[in-house]
Amino acid sequence: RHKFWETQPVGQFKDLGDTSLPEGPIEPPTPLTEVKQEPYNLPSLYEWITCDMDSEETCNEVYALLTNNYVEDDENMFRFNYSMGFLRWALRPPGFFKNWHIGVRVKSSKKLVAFITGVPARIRVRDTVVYMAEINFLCVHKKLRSKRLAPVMIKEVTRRVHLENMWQAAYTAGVVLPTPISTCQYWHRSLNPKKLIDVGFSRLGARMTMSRTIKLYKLPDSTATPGFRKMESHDVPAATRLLRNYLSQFLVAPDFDENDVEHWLLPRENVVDSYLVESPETHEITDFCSFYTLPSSILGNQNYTTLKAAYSYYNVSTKTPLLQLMNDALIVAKQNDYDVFNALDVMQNESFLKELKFGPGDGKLHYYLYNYRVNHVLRPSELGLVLL
Ligand code: NHW
Ligand code: EN5
Repeated sequence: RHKFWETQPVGQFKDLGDTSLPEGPIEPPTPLTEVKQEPYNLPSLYEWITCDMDSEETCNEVYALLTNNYVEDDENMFRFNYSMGFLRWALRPPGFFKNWHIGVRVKSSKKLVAFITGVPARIRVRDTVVYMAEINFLCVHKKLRSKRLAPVMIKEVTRRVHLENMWQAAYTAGVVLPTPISTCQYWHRSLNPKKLIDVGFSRLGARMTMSRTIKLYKLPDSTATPGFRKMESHDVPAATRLLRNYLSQFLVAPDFDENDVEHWLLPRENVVDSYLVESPETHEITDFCSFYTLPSSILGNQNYTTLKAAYSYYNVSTKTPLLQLMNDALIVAKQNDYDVFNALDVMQNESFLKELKFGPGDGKLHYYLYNYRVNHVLRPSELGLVLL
């Protein structure tokens, strides 16, 4: 069934439920001298390149490949449209390796036809912090699909991760592979219901008119929580403490330090937004919420070309009820012209999704670890990790 994945150190379907297998690495690290020194072979028309995301030109080529060939929904109505600013942010966190930004070109024309990336991260699984690669943006040009290029890309990124003495990875996908550590549901909160219905993202409910629908999703003009404001650089230490303490309750979560928080959570226009609550009395930072910006191209609509979506990222409530905090996040997203606010049922998100009028989407997201076994399938609420 899975000719490639059956050969890889990942949990296999046949082992699901076998509690005799120990939790942790599936195979031990090999000495670095035994890691293959040369790249894997590509079909002879193609060549490997390392993508310098500092270069405007390379960044443009990657952007174009993904804009035209990356992830679509199951009915091919929408395609993710990560911006160049987003890609630069996603691929250059603290300690990143340029070498892990891998492209494949056609030798003759130099056209970029495939891509895969890794970035380093410390991920805690129960009590153990593991140095991992987060793998993302695997993409093969539509015209080169089903030629078994993806397994070569995956082996090559694996090799380059091994050369940095890292032996584990985390990744998510919309497809089922051997084997998910957890399966999450996408939820969607309409901010601009008329447009969402016009482009086929959502449907008019039974016995609902457009004007009733617009009224249903209406939000207040301004946020409700006193002291709710955008995160600034001087908030990094306080936000890090808040986040670390919060994430410690989940079974799988990133181990963020101040450098990570500065990179992943300090607001960048049209990339990532973070808000927090500073107590008007004590000036203590008590709550935090964030979302990233990932538009989708609308395929084949006369009136609209892009859907502006916010994706819930990391949220922490200690004083402000999570429901109120997230309602304020919806309000600022609406003020900033987002059409929809998306969230997974990870962490404590279940506690606000229904009440804040999110509805389940038709997409699921499966979470995976490479070369690390976890003995039970996790509930989404046990996951404290959001990948981009
Ligand atoms: S998920 C988004 C992936 N990208 C897309 O869906 C974009 C549109 N699709 C494509 O570009 C986020 C192609 O369809 C792709 C497959 C390239 C997906 N993950 O070349 P073949 C990520 O980026 C397996 C893993 O003929 P193709 C996460 C498939 O099961 N494997 O297919 C990426 C089959 O293997 P099997 C996937 O359609 C994580 C084989 O590929 C996959 O032309 C990567 C078929 O290859 C997916 N999303 O190209 C793993 N989709 O065994 C990282 C298909 O079943 C692992 N396949 O026969 C860790 C590495 C680092 C370790 C470090 C220690
Ligand atoms: C790795 N980092 O399927 C990323 N999106 O529900 C790879 N559906 O937007 C992850 N089909 O349900 C890939 N509207 C997995 C995701 C791939 C993209 C995807 C789904 C997630 C999605 C929308 C549009 C469906 C269009 C037809 C959807 C319903 C919204 C409705 C709003 C009102 C309340 C009920 C729900």
